[in-house]
Amino acid sequence: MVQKYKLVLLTLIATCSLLFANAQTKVPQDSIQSKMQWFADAKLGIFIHYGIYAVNGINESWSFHNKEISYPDYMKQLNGFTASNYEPAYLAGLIKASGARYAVITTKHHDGVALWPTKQNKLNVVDASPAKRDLIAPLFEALRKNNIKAGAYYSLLDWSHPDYPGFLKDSARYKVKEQPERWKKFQVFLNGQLNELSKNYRPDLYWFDGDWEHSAEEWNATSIRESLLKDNPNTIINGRLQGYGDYETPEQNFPVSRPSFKWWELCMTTNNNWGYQQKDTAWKTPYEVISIFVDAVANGGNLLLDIGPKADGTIPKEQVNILTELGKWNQRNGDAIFDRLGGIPQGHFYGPTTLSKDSTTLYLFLQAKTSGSVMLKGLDSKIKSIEILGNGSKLPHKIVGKISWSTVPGLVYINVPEKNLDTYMTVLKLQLEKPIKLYRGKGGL
Ligand code: FHN
Repeated sequence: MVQKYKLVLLTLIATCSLLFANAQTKVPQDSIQSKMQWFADAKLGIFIHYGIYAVNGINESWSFHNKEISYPDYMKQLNGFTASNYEPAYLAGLIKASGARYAVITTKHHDGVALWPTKQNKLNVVDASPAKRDLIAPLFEALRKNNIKAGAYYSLLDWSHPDYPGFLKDSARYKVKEQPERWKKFQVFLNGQLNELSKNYRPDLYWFDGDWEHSAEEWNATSIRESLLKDNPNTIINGRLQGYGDYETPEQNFPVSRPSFKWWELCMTTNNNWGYQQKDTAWKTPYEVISIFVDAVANGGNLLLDIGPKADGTIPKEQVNILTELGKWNQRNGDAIFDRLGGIPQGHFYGPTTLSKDSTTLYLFLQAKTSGSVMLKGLDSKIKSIEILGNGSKLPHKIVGKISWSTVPGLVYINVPEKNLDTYMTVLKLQLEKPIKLYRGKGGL
């Protein structure tokens, strides 16, 4: 039985890595290095899943896809989508307070309901819901006023559009190869909407989704990429354009070994659902969110943390608390996070680490309420100073076991007083005399 389980697990891992590997194979990384720099330095983004699915508090789009609700009943939620309390200035301020440097809002999910006044059809919150206003423009404006990059999530697939092959309103589905003219009609619609987003909102980042239903050739992914870059050469594109994206987007599943992609971003919910669902009270604690965020950054990635506004636009108080507490922690410890690099290889320290870009500063993140004598192995660099971020207290350290005739460095023990611990995760800042050198050997004689 165990053998069988192992085989299944290995197959799953192989498929996933193939999936990811395939997703990032076509854009030469050195060609996008400079425009990716802000993204690499940003570390934290806020994802916003806002849509009609918040009215009943059900799964976004998937609820009708999986027949948990009929398509007509799902679409009736349009009538309850008021956005009456949707306050872009407040939302941008909350995002700013979290420490995030970019935000990504669902401009259109798989259900095909656009949050802007698209001219391509009438299925949008301006023409078809009591909201009756563009929800994207004011948010992008408020984000940019706060010096936060504005990203557009856009579902390539559209389960409402009558010319989309996976159309779900009725059984009128088709295969692209059998009705190429019909697929072309959908592509005119798709490219028309992307053109509107590009020209009217000039997103700093496109977060495509739903690319899995068609190949790069069928999506004409290269021309989508070319036309967006033609309008804005500095915009960046996530890795869900069938291989023509700029970075990888692992979702909900936390990497254990460090992903091999140059740029990657873990997207994650604050409870178990992307959109607002009143019954979902499985909130992650601020500590859990901070430790996941630190883990992603220490592994060289970003975290895109999701919130799901209610139908009227109110942000659930639990998510306000998470973003606020995360922001306070970032205020105290952001020096170890923003503009930094992923940390040193595993084995030197029992926890996440990050480095300054010149690698003269090493940051150690202490799990839970670790205090007392903390150990660091294989540091072959002289330490100038050690302090706790957030309260600046200087810490003594002791080198143990350094043998005079051996080149192997001794162990560093740092004494961390319990009284100076952070509310959530304590961070030690080690200032080194020179760029870091590490001993990676298997020990002496
Ligand atoms: O199907 C969507 C899902 O509803 C949600 O939007 C997530 C967020 O990344 N993306 C897709 C699932 O991978």
